[in-house]
Amino acid sequence: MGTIANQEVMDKIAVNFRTEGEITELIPFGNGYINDTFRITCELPDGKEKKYILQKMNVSIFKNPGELMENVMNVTSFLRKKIIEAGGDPDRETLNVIQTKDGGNYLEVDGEYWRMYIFIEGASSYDEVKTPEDFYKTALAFGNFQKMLGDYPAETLHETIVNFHNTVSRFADFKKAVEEDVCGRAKEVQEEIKFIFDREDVAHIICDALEEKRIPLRVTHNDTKLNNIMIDDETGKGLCVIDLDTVMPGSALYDFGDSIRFGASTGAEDEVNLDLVSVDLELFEAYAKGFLEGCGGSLTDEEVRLFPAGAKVITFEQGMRFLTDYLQGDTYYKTSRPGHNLDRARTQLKLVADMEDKWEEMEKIVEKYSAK
Ligand code: ADP
Ligand code: GN1
Ligand code: MG
Repeated sequence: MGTIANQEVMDKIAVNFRTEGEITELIPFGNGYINDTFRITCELPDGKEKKYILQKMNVSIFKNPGELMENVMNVTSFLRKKIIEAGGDPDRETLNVIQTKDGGNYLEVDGEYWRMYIFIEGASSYDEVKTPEDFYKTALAFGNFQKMLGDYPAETLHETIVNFHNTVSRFADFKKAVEEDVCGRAKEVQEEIKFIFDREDVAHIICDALEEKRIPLRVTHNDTKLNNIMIDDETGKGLCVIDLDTVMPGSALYDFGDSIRFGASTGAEDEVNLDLVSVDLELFEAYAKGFLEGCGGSLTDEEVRLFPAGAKVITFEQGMRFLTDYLQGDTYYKTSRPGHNLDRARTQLKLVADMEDKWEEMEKIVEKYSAK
């Protein structure tokens, strides 16, 4: 987006929110694949600055922005109370919605939907893990997020994307995309398609465990990749879990698994050289340890036993999702080069294969922690 468009966003959108001071800058921000994110800087009368995050919600993906924002408001007020009770800083440890000048939680202009948050200062989000210790700290925070939502009234949450982590239905969507082959791309990716078709049983592991009530349904984040947590610049602590659009009833294994598939990989999610992509078992272990501690003993033995399966299922699901988008003409995820979704799909499938090779080791790591 160029400067003129940014100026327009400033004049037409940003001015309608209850920001403090005078808006002096608006720039595109972050590496999310779904929403359009901007950082706004305001100058206060005393010369200090205050920053905000402005986002255009992706309403082709989130069909009901009103319900989505109701979830965000309810979840963040619930978290706010818990953070205050625990002696934390609620302005930095959870998202805070800035109201519009009309007192709404979001703004609609010409069929586009916008929202604003306090910008979390003194913290950063990362696209790759720096050290096992840092990854452990993010695991603590994601686990703690889950624990804090342990008594959230799940029935009051809207399902913002239906069947979001229903891997069985993701498999069916993938199969349909292969059959329809609207862009004629299936012929180039026969090997990847076969890899997925050979593993239909993987799609059932968590779905069946939930359906048969071997594991509980919980309120989960559902998008726990590393750049959805703000890490404190001074302490390295996982300060604030962000991107709350998909907080919905789900499985703890989704949250565990999604963090592993993104953060425990030795390569970037879109790495082209697959020799660089594998599961780092040291990172797997650091995360398992931190997540268990963060959840504070709330997970069942069966959930913990299924940690390696959680990692594999969610990575497999993500591989299918990226390849589905590639086959359908790249309409879902933001891409920045031709074949981007295919590159992403390939890293996920490489990780699945690597997890299969390292299965026993992953199980041993988990056993070590569940014994405690
Ligand atoms: P998307 O759904 O597109 O991934 P996110 O809500 O994750 O959108 O936001 C994209 C990026 O913007 C995040 O990865 C983070 O770097 C940054 N960001 C989002 N909210 C905040 C915030 N309140 N404070 C600081 N940075 C934020
Ligand atoms: C998207 O919004 P973002 O970039 O944090 C996606 C996740 C995927 C992820 C893959 C709503 O996450 O489900 O796992 O990309 N979010 C949605 O990187 O589909
Ligand atoms: Mg995000």
